[in-house]
Formats: sequence, structure tokens, C-alpha cells
Amino acid sequence: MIEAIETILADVPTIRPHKLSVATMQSQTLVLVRIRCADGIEGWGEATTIGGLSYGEESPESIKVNIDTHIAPLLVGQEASRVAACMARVRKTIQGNRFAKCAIETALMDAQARRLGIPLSELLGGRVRDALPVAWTLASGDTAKDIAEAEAMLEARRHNIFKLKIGANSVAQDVAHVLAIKKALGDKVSVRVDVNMAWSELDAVRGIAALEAGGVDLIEQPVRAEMVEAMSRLAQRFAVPVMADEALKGPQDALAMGQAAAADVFAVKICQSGGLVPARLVGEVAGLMGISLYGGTMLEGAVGTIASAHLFSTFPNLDFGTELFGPLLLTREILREPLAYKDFMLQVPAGPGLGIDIDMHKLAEVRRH
Ligand code: MUC
Ligand code: MG
Repeated sequence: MIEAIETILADVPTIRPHKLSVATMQSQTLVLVRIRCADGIEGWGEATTIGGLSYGEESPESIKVNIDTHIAPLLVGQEASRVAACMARVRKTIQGNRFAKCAIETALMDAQARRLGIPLSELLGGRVRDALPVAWTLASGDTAKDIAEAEAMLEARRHNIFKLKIGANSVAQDVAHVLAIKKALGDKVSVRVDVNMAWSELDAVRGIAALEAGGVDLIEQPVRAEMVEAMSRLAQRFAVPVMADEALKGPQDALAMGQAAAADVFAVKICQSGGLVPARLVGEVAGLMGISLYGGTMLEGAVGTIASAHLFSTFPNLDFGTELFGPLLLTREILREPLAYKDFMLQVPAGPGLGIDIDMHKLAEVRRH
């Protein structure tokens, strides 16, 4: 039986300003959910967004208040081991709030997988790999600094896939920035861009043509999420793969995007999809339609990152790897043992549930009071 649901806000400074077209982040707010069950088992989940309300329509504070006020009372007293029934109850009553639902579903599934003594990946259908390639996002806002950062990552064998955040400057400036980085790093690395919806279709036609000619490997969400037809025209027009991110808010969008041939690749995000199970469905729709997958991040801390890793480890068509670097952008650790990043990969834990241990003392130092 579910005894208590606690939501914790934690503010953690980033290692450097992280500049996206929608926000410049100096810190990240983690929303952690802890579910305690009558059998002594507890589960953890996380719902993290980017830049308050700059990226999505849920903020860390709204996620906390909506869980505390509306979602937790629906669940306390329910049978914890019946995760699907618990989530059906939540989804029937609560509109929207996909991020909040994701944190709850993750915590329930973590607890259930611990109860069964199996890794979360096995509750999600079973892993097909034990480690995931991890891209790093270069977003310092300065071309020379980005190049130095990428070279340090290569040297440390931590990342050889780099995603560049563009769209805040003119198309010409952005293209010059990306191509300077691609030229400096050469063919041994994959360079990709995320426009975070900043371009018009005409900007995109000009920008993508130049980026494709310069050897960029992947173009993420060039135009606004609702511009499905424009995405479809861009995907048909260019050989370089076009990836949907903000356009995918769950399985229904995945189906619509697939039917419109509006993306070559889907970026799957567990919170944006509304939880681990809907995110798995996004992956399954892609698989059925011959669309490639990429494991996306909302720059979650360790809990959301490793929950995502368990799911992504089950995707056979994870052709573009992942960007599960969130904890590496943060200055503070909340786990007893940090996540294992090595040889350009993140290891998916083998222990029960999420396979991580929260250090309550470390968490106490960053939690909001
Ligand atoms: C996004 O739009 O994909 C992922 C990596 C990063 O730096 O920002 C996020 C959000
Ligand atoms: Mg994106």
C-alpha cells in the first residue's frame, strides 16, 4: 500500500551557463518524488524542466504543488504493486501535467522493480544493451570555449557526439559558429544541432542546406512544434536527418508525426511523453514506422537520467544514441555512488529498480526549504 508521497525541490548550480534559444541556465531545479510503501519499499522519481516555464508549460513549482495537492491524495492508500492501476487512476482524473505524472510513474515503477528484485529496464520490456552512447551539449555561447570544451571531452573519452544549441542568433551567425566547431573537431566526432523551434521554415531551408554541406549529422526541431507540415517538407527535402523533439508530447503525437512523415528521428523524453510507459509507446510507434530513435533529456539529475537510461536500454532502434549527460552539467552529486560514465557511454545499472542510492545528507544540502 502507498503510505506517503513526498516531493522535494532541489536547486543545483550548473558548471557553466548553459545557453539555449529559450533560456540561459545558471542552475537546475530538480523535482524529486519519493514514494513510501507499507512493505518498507520506497521508490524515487524525478520531473525536471528547463528554465522555469521557458521550455514547457509545467514549472518545478507547479509540478510540486500539483503532485502534493491533486495527485498524491489519489494514490495514498492504493495498492503500490498495481502500478498500471495507480497510473490509470491518475490519468483518468488529472489533465495534462505530463512531467508530474512521469515523476510519479517512475517512483512507482522503481518501487515495484525493487519489490521484484529486477532492474527497471526488465519491467519495461527488457534491456537489449547495458551501456548507452552519450552526447554532450556545447552551449557556452562562445565558439572558442565550445571547441576547448569538446576537445577536453574527447581527451577524457567522455563524449564524441556533440550537440550545439542554436537559434538565438541570426542563421548566418549560427551556421558560422557550428561550422567552425565542426571544422576544428573533424570527422572523428558527430556534430549535431538543436534549434529549439527558433527558425521559420525559410530560415530552416537556408540553415539546414549550409549545415548539411558542412557535415552536420542531425537537425533537431528546427521549427515550431505545431508546424508538422513544415517538418515534413524539411525531412523530405534534405538528406541530413531531421529530428522531432518538442513536437512529441506523447504517443498520439508520435503517431501523427509518423503518419505525416514529419521526422526521420524521434527524440524520446520520458517527462515530455508523460511517463515511462507513454515514452515506451513513442519508441514503439517509431519502431513500427521505421523511424530511428534518440534518447533525449530535459537535463534531469541522476534519478530522471537513470530512469531514462533504463527505458532507452530497451530500444532496439536507438540509432542516434542518447544525450543523458544531465548530472554532468551539475555541480553537486546527490547519489552515494555517481552514475558511471566511461568510454563515451553511460552504464545502465544492474541492481534492482533504478539501481541507484540517494544520499540523503547530500540531498539535504541542495534541497529548498
Ligand atoms: C532539448 O531541447 O533537447 C537537451 C540537451 C540540452 O542541452 O538541452 C536539452 C533540451
Ligand atoms: Mg531538443
